[in-house]
Amino acid sequence: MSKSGSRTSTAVLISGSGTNLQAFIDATRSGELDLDLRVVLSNKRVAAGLARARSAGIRTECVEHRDYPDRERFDAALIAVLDRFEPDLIILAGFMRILTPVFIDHYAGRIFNIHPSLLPRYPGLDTHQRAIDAGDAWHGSTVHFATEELDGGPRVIQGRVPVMPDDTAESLAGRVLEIEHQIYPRAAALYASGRLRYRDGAAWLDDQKLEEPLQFDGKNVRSRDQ
Ligand code: NHR
Ligand code: GAR
Repeated sequence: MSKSGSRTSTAVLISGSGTNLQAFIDATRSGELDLDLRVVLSNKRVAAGLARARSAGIRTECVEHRDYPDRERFDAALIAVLDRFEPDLIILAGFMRILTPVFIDHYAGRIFNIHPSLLPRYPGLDTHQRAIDAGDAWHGSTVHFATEELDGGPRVIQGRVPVMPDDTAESLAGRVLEIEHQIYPRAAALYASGRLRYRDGAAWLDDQKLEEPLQFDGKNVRSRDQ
């Protein structure tokens, strides 16, 4: 239960396979996570994640960006569809369209993204290859509040994975996905319990500003200074 006593109504936005969506479905089913998954929206008509949603009995919607003349009108169409479901929380789960302030301001402080890198390293696309090319020993993923600054909003949780000598972008992406499936539902659980909020451009946990993201060690979530 959230603070108000009602479950956090949630919209999940996807563009593709939806394995992070599946992690939310599974965590909600098992009772680890108390979200009301109201709708899954894709900007692509062909997205395996839509079938995952249907199998779980979640409503699906599709708003194709190609049907709109510009980003602002695409975002306005997203809002028109999503608002019918009165979401408290918007979860970007492999959603591949950059959102304009039209969208960000409408759901201010209530949008999560998961980005496949240890932000602030490698915002944008092609993160796994960039980590390999840089010779990084560690890579991973970051859950953050989405703001107007692409992949620049306040960070909430990071999970790290090693980069192996023979890694390809694909093998590394698979290792990162496994950690994503663990950290993303945990971030949402903190939000659903009312402990995690966005305020004044920062993430707050238990009314304390999160200066550094929480770290997931493969088992538990901890503060970096603990
Ligand atoms: N929107 C805002 N305002 N802020 C963020 O932090 C966002 C966002 C929209 C999406 C996800 C992000 C990621 O985690 C995300 C975060 C798409 C692109 C991109 O360049 C970059 C980053 C992210 C998502 N998209 C191209 C575009 O023109 C299209 C690429 C494609 O279709 O393959 O929108 O990585
Ligand atoms: C995830 O690794 C996510 O971090 C990344 O795409 C994958 C989606 O997988 N997101 C982005 O690159 C956003 N631009 P999924 O569809 O199986 O959840």
